[in-house]
Amino acid sequence: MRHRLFPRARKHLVPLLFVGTLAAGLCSTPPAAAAPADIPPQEPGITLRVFDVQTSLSKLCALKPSQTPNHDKLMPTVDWSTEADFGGLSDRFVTEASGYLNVPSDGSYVFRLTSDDGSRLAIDGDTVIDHDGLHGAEPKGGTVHLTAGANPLRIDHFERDGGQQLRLAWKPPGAGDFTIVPRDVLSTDAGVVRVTAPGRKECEASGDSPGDGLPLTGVRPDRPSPICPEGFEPQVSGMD
Ligand SMILES: [Ca+2]
Repeated sequence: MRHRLFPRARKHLVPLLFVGTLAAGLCSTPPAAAAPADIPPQEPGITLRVFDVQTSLSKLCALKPSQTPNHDKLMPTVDWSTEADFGGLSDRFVTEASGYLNVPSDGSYVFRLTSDDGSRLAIDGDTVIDHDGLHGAEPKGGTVHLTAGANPLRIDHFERDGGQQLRLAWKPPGAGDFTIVPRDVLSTDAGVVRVTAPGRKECEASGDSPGDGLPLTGVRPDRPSPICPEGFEPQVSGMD
C-alpha cells in the first residue's frame, strides 16, 4: 500500500508547494495605498529645518553636509511668513522643507511656489520650479506628471533681509483653483529625534578659510598616535 501511494504523493508535492508559496506571497502583498517598503514609517505633515548662515546670500546655497539645524520642526503645511514660523530667525537664513507628497492617482499636477527670497521645488529628485534669486514674495508655477503613491518632495529656500515667506500651493487634476498643499497628502519620517544646535552654519565654498569652520567632532580612528615625523620639534610660542 505504502509503496503504491508514495510515488503519486511525491509527484504532486512540488506543484502543491509552489502553489502554496505563491498563495502566501499574494496574501502578504500590502494594499496599493500603503507606502513602499523602502520608506520609513510616516506621519502627516512636513519637516522644516532652518539654518542660521549669517551670510547675505543672493541665491540658494548648498549647505556643508552634516550640519545640525538651528530649528527642526514637524509642520502641517508649507505656509510660513513670520519669524516664529522660521524658528525665530528673521534674516540671513536657509530653509529646507522635506517629506513625501502622497497623491491618490496618476496625473498632471500644477504647483505654485511663493517665496521671499529665492526657492526651488523638487519632486522625485527633479526640479519642478526654479524660483531662485533675490525677490519679494512672488509666485512661480510649474507642472509635473506624478504617479500615485509617495513622491519625495523637497523645497530649498533662503532669506536675505526684509520680509520672508515660503508657501506651496497646488492644483491637482480636476481642481478649479490653487489651494495650499494640504496636510493629509504630506508625510515625513515618524518618531525622529529632532536635534538642533545654535550658532552659525556654513554653505559650501562661501568665504572658506583654513579648516571648514565646523566644530571638530572626531579624529581619524586609524591615526591614534602622533603623526609628526621623527625629530620634528616645532618652535611654537602661541597659536591662534
Ligand atoms: Ca527678504
